[in-house]
Amino acid sequence: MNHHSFTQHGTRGTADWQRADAAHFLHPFTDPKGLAAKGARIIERAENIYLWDSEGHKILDAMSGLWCVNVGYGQQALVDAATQQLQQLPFYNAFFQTSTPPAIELAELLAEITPPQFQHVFFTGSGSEGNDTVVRMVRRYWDLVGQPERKVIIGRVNGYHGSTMAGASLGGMSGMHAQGGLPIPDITHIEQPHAFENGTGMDREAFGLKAARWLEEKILAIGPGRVAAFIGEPVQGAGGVIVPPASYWPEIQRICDKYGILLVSDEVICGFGRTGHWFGCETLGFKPDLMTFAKGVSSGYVPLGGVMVGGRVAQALIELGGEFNHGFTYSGHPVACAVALANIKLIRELDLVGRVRRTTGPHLAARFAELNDHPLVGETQTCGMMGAVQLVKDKATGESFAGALEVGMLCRAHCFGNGLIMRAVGDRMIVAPPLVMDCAQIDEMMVLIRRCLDLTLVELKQKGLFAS
Ligand code: PXG
Repeated sequence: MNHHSFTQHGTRGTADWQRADAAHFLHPFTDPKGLAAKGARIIERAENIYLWDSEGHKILDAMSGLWCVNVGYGQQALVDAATQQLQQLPFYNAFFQTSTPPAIELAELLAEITPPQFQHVFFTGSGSEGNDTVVRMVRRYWDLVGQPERKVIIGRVNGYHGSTMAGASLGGMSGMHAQGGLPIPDITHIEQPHAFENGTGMDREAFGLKAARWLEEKILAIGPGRVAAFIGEPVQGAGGVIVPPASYWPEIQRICDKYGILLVSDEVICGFGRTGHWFGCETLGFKPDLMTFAKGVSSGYVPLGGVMVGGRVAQALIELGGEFNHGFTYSGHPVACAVALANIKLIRELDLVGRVRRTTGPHLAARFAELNDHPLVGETQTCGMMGAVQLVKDKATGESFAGALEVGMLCRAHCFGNGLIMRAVGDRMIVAPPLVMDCAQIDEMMVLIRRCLDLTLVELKQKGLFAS
């Protein structure tokens, strides 16, 4: 074996990896037959905002892995923190009246950087487990304060809250509900604040208020005394980077306050600087009772998630609660917490949150706005270091392509072919690059994005699918 090789797996080539992958590895959200026919792309190493595949191609990762590598790849401080903790104490649990220094220090630091109502954290291994924790904790809270009939949690159509039974139930993805008998009882949904789809022809801010009031209508239909909580992502991520009108979240807050309902912000994507503040609720202007986090807390270097627990709920759990029969082997995993500590300190050192708010976020916004001159583009949106491009068949009317065409997939194939990773969500092309991406790298990404849009347009015209 060549000891300079980046893998520790000898000299297996792409075809061999693909064969073994297809033979044994069932991938998340993937049609196994389709993947086996094509072969997986094998990613072997990464640095900063770039990946290299097993064919030696360099790829600009405009998705931060999966919305998580906020500090970019190859940060030695995180590697050192993991190595040091692995040597000193690779694991101990937090169940039986024990604790570990990294978990304690991370809890302390999270209390410092989150909004002031948050002084307590419950650790999990992922965002999905965080949202399962939210469901149990919210219902436990209402039991403890003597209103056990408050059980219903309201989420949103096209929201994403993970893949476990509770996470997929809170989310509003119909394809997920169709598999496995979901949603679980007492979870229901309202429409999303997606102006392009649900607010055609309306003033944007007026639409924001209208969309928020769907929550009030739902509460009244269920009966306010039965509603426990509302959960939403500040900006919907997996749903397509759907940035709500500025009027939306403050109105949601007002409605939750009016009926005494707990407000839960799922910060799994928006947290840790993505929107230009530490947390999305700060950018979008609301004050949640609970906050789910994962991904950016450790920049994805190791799995970690959790729930920030606000004063009202924390007080009930602590003062009235006794034992909360909930937790995971890896709640407060010392290596994960050590990496998260190093990650958060690095975000601070590099002032990534301030850079996104003042410099790179506005630059991304300006550069995305320029795409509006492209014949395929119906609208663009950004928030901090997240961006979306809506592809349309008719720019003048905003008419979409027929669903069967999957124009997003056509465009994504051009991205893959041109060294760019961009996500397609239906007809929306989205990016969420590492927060270390600088303005010159944004420009480099924009060259690739425009090239891929041009190539998609050429392909559509050749196939007679784009008239004008
Ligand atoms: N909440 C939100 C808002 C998420 O985006 C989860 C919870 C679940 O986290 P875990 O760690 O359990 O995966 C997520 C995850 C996509 C995509 O295709 C997005 C996620 C996961 C997988 C794919 O955009 N987000």
